[in-house]
Amino acid sequence: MTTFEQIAPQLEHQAIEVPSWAYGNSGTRFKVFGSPGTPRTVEEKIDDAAAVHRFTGLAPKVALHIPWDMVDDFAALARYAQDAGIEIGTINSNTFQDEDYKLGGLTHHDPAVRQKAIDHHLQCIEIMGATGSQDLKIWLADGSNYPGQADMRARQDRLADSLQQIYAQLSGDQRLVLEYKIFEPSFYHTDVPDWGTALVHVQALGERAVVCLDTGHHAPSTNVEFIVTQLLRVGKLGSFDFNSRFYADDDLIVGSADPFQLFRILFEVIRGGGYGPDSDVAFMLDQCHNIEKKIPGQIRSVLNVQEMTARALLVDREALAAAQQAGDVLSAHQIFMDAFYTDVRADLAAWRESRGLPGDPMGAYAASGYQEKIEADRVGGTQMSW
Ligand code: RM4
Ligand code: MN
Repeated sequence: MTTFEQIAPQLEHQAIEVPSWAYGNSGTRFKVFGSPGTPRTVEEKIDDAAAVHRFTGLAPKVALHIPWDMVDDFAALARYAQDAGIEIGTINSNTFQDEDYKLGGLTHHDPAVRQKAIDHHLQCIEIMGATGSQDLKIWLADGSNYPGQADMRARQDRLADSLQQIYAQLSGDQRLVLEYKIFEPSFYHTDVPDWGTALVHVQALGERAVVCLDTGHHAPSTNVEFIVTQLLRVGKLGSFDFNSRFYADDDLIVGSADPFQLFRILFEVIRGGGYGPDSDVAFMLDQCHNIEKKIPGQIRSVLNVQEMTARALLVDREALAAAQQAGDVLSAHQIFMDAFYTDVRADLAAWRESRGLPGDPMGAYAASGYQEKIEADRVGGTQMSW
């Protein structure tokens, strides 16, 4: 049996990037509910992200979405984040909210619209230079609703060309991270619907192009951990967008819908070398908190990832390999499940306290007065992520 003491040192390596859009107002197609304490500025979103890090020690970076998080001076914003105790992480592009992008962006048949989408990414790369961000994350809403509407093949060719132009502008160790999603907003075809398509494109680009796996972006019953295994195997897993889903892209709190799936994913991450100081797989959250309080929603989320990482680290891999080698199906399964069923909450609380963090970050946040303060101070906050 592997013990908590044995795995504890590895918990030090955990860093989970939080999305700025988790702190702004968000909703469904039906309604965006405003919530008291909504940030009025990008800086206030950074304050909230920094609060998550203060209470958990787990969230040293915040990802930005452009143009939602547009400011005049990104170098100043990066300094603001540093003063708050965190850093600016991934820059996410957005080609899904401008009128021009109705029929696509990087795949568009009109060269002028496609150029506009490419230029937007070049602007994102400039921002990365100012903020010191490493990753440019691209999720495309591109696709079509009706058979015959679009030339799917030509769109793939245009996409490859657009990505090539963007990739060529990256410098140093900056990466292009391509995210896939099965459907929505397009309902017939999507231009980057799956990991295979994403992989084909990033492989054509080169070494610094990798895939983002958003856990909510697959068909029901997809074996997501298998995708993790394969992408790690070929060195192309760049990052995760963690969240939970019951139906489609629900963006609920990671680990809330299917904790066992999160465990299986994290086991494959660890087994495949995707966790630890030598790995450059970025762990990110991509969530919205439509009805619950946002900051505690984020605290809960990073704690869920930490808890499941600890349990996945507890798998006795030597014993597991021996049972697999012996063809002992039930012993192998039991070794795996023993780790999943281990309750690590008390050990994690003690471990946090030993590092000067609150043992119960949810309770500590509730008692801190931060929520009451932002609800009183930020009257009229309208920062939106939609
Ligand atoms: C997309 C995708 C992207 C995220 C946007 C807001 O569905 O998951 O990662 O940036 O939503
Ligand atoms: Mn995502």
